[in-house]
Amino acid sequence: RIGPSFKANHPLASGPVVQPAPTVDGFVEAFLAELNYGQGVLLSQSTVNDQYLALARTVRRYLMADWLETGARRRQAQQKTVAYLSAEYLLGRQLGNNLLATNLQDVAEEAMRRSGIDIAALRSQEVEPGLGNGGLGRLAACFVDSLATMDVPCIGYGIRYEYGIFRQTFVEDRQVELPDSWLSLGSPWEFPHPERQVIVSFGGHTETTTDDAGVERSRWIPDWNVLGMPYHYMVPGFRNGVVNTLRLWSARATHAFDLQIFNSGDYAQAVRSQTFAENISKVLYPEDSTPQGKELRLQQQYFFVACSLHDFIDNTLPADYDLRRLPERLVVQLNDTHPVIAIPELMRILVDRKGFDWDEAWDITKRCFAYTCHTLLPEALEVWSVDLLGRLLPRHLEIIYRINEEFLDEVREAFPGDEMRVRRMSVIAEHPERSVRMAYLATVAGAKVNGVAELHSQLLRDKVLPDFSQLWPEKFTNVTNGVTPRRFVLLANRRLSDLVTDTIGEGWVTDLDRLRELEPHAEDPEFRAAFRQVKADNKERLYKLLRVRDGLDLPREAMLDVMVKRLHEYKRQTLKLLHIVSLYEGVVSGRVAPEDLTPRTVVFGAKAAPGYHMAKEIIFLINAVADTVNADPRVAGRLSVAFPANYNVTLAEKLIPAADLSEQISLAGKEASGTGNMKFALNGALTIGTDDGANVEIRRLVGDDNFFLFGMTEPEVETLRGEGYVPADLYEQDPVLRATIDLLASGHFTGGDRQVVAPVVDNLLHQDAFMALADFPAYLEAQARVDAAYADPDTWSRMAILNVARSGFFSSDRSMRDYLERIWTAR
Ligand code: NTF
Repeated sequence: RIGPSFKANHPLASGPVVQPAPTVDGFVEAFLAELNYGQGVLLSQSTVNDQYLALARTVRRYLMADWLETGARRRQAQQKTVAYLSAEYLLGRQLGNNLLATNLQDVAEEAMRRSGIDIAALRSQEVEPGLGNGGLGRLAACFVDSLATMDVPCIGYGIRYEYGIFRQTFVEDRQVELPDSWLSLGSPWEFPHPERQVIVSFGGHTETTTDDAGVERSRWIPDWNVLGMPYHYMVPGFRNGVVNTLRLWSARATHAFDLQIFNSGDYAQAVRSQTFAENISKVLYPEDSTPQGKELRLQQQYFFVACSLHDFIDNTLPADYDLRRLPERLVVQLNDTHPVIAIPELMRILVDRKGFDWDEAWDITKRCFAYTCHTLLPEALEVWSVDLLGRLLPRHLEIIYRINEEFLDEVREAFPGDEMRVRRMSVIAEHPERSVRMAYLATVAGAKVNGVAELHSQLLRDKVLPDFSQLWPEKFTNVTNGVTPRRFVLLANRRLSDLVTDTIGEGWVTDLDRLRELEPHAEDPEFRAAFRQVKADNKERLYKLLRVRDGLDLPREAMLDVMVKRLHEYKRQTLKLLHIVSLYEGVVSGRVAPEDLTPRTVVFGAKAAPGYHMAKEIIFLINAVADTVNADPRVAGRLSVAFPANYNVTLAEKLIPAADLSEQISLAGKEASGTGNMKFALNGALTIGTDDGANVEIRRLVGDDNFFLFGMTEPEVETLRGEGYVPADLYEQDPVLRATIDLLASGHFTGGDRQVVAPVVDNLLHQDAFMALADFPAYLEAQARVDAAYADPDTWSRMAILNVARSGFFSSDRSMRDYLERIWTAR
């Protein structure tokens, strides 16, 4: 039995929910109850993990009434709901965020103290759910936070990977990946709902039948099924009584189906499909920006999309809902191409299951979807081979073909005789193999298509989808990314938050533009001193952590120069490395006196996709340079390099508030937006950056004087490429660059081994696809400007304060307002 077992109108049926008192006594009591009844231990016998789990469940209790109330209110109101479909959610730790949302930090801390427990130890016990690779997954987490804070009905749909992004370690300076078993010590933040399981089918073939009305219809006869089991997570708004839901799907085997195959005698096949099933949500693909066309990945995508649409249409809408009005109740936001298979899935549901005719179904579908593109790299645009797609989802392939046929008719009508255009725009590519271009499918079906920063949206229109923007100019729009100030300022930087709140009040947390009110205080020497003290305290906190976490001993006074993001050639960690080597080379060659170097500590954080060979070579080289530089007395106290392993959200929350300088140095035209850049600016780091992604908007807002711009613009990059780029010529012509590369190539950093540095060095000299050498002189010059500004603490802190004051635009609350205005209600 899975239905209700008592009368819905019983006086106890609709609450109120029994909630512990929001006092220290109330908290202690609830905590001990969780420890005793939830964990089954006495306080005196409990481990740190018992205590952490009990604490988490205690905090949950304070959110529960609001969660249930929000759900009931949403069911009542029948408002339009955003179904945010994302294959990744890089959530970060939940405990701190949820204590913040409930305003219980102080109560909880005191309650733990009274129980003889240091809450800090419990905080460190939490393993963050790393269900994403980088910016794209973290953006999804920021968006659901903002939607809850703004009380917008939203269900975040995704995959509950059993293993998230791998844990990175270094062995002899090389990246080694370890499995991220984030669930192994218990997961107190999730609620499994087996009664809401969904069946998802795969494989098989289609048949054509004629229905009662004499209409030909296609029928899908799949050959294997899996179950999708939803796990619900609370997404609390910021102290507003709202708790939205994140619904992540986990794959299970369907025993009934296995038995069927088993009975037919094919035991091996029965076992295979069982293993198959559980594999689907086993592990997050660790490729950031470079998807591999792997079958399991397509299974993952279809799995969560099918579960989610089924869940919304069959379990969330009222049973008698008129699906012709679906666009009034549902908007599906596609977070990149990963969930684009939802488009033919909705068509299949409407046509095959609900009996709509094609045109009506297509009209409904087109009004439900919107697509966000997050890249400009051609290799990041997903394509699925027709062969694979047809094998796994034969009915969906048929639907895609028909969508494409009708779309191409439309193109022919708009551009008669232009068959080249028709071929260019086809959702089906013919070369190098027949495949489905998911970005094109999303653009054809989506009511709106957006990029994630102004420059990116422009390039998306002009370079990635030019034919489409010509055909449907009004479809294209921009929504610049944002980050949640709750996690990345209030939670991560309590000291800065206190200073800001003492100065302008607390309204900024949900109205980040109010940071503007800090501007006049940039001229106040006392405020600047307080601001510097915040940085110094944050650095102290970071260095203490890095000593324990990584055994690093870093000088306290130096400028903290930070480059954290996925390791990718286009992001140009090598350019940063060349800068470090050039500073070091200056001193060891005697060109520069050590005391003329501005003391700097450079911190890297970066994971490389396990199969991305060059990225791993770059990691090795950074580590090798770090070892050598840190051990050389000639630069002691002047230059240090740290590369703590396993950069993740938890580490970001400690690193970003401590940073002085933020490195955003991608080749212009490659970084769609960047969101780390926003987090640094909001925490009072200055940016050294190219004219790329959201850097453009950051610079415009904070002002040229408060931003260190360098490097080619996107058109200049194009021109240089057109002229023929020869990096070796630059090496020949520029003595500083030559000395820098020569030192790297000499084996100085690798115990004399020239062989191991060759992959990176040769690549720079002979390919340098991302033109690090071309921007090197400009980068050094900009870094010299950084040094000059840093030499005067008042100049620097004035600039840093203005960065904070003028970055309110980068709140994800603003991004959500833009989505609401330009996409979710604009139809
Ligand atoms: C990333 N895209 C971009 O590379 C970042 O610039 C951007 O800030 C984030 O998305 C969020 O929009 C991807 O990870 C992917 F997968 F699209 F390539």
